[in-house]
Amino acid sequence: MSDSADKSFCGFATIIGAPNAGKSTLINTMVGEKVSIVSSKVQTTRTRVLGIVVEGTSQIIFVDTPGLFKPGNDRMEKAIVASAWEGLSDADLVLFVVDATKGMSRPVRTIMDRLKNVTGKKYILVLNKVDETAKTKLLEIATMMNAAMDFEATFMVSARDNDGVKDLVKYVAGLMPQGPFHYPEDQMTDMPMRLLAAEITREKLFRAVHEEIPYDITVETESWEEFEDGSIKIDQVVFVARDGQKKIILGRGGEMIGKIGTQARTELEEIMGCRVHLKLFVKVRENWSEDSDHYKLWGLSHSSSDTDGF
Ligand SMILES: Nc1nc2c(ncn2[C@@H]2O[C@H](COP(=O)(O)OP(=O)(O)OP(=O)(O)O)[C@@H](O)[C@H]2O)c(=O)[nH]1
Ligand SMILES: [Mg+2]
Repeated sequence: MSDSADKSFCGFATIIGAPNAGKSTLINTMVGEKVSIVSSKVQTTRTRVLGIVVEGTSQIIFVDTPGLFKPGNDRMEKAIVASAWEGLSDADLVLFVVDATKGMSRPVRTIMDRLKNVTGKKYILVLNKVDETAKTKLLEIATMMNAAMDFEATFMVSARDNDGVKDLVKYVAGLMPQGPFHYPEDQMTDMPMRLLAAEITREKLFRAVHEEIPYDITVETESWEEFEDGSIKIDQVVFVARDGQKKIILGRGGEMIGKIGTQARTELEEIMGCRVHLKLFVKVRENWSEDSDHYKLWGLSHSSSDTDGF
């Protein structure tokens, strides 16, 4: 082993919590770049997303997971929740993110109950959204949660405002096991660009369409062409389950899809630092959630219907 590997530290810190707690916002703030999409809707994150941070001599591989909730009968929901619990198995450390404005809510208590069966993990409590929570309430939640579970430490942060997040990253870095870095120093995620590009469009869709919008819409990058002038042409398909959903997403005279496309294109241009031509198509695909190809694409297990999540 080389000299530098002797003095380096590297490990996995998995981020778990109820839907909408701010897990993806937190991973993006810690990484300093968007690696995971964020929206005010629950179940925004569908699979495990890595955000890699180098802090001093430590490389921390943060793992963002879908929100833990009690899934219904839907296969997609079950696969999402199973994927979140799987994220725990490799964890050297677990960050339990709680939306402090909601306190020790039912989903939080259910997760704590379930964690009792997971042995040998170290946990950090992260109370998020302090910007919207009264101090007395924060202290109350911290006290109750620490009484109910064994945490290495409690941090109170605003992932959105980058308040308290740096201290959290430093603390996590100090708990990483000794070992060589798993990823090159400048790598921030393991997500391929085609997939990230599709995720960005999905984020804009989630944010733009407030009516009856299907959590089960998916976006796929169908083609990706790079030109000599440095620009990129991307074709994506938005798959919906019903014709009515297609109408909502297209909007009157295509106004809605045009707006979504512009927002996604602007962000992609920022990330990639070049001109992007983005073309979006909307297609109706019935019963897509039974289609196993999607599960493969997302690294979700199609056969997880026998896992009951909680
Ligand atoms: N006020 C406030 N809002 C926040 C903060 N962090 C996240 N949010 C908001 O909370 C909502 C959910 O954020 P996400 O990061 O998507 O939450 P998540 O836990 O990843 O959600 P799922 O992937 O659906 O489980 C978004 O509207 C965020 O803007 C924060 O520190 N303060
Ligand atoms: Mg998320």
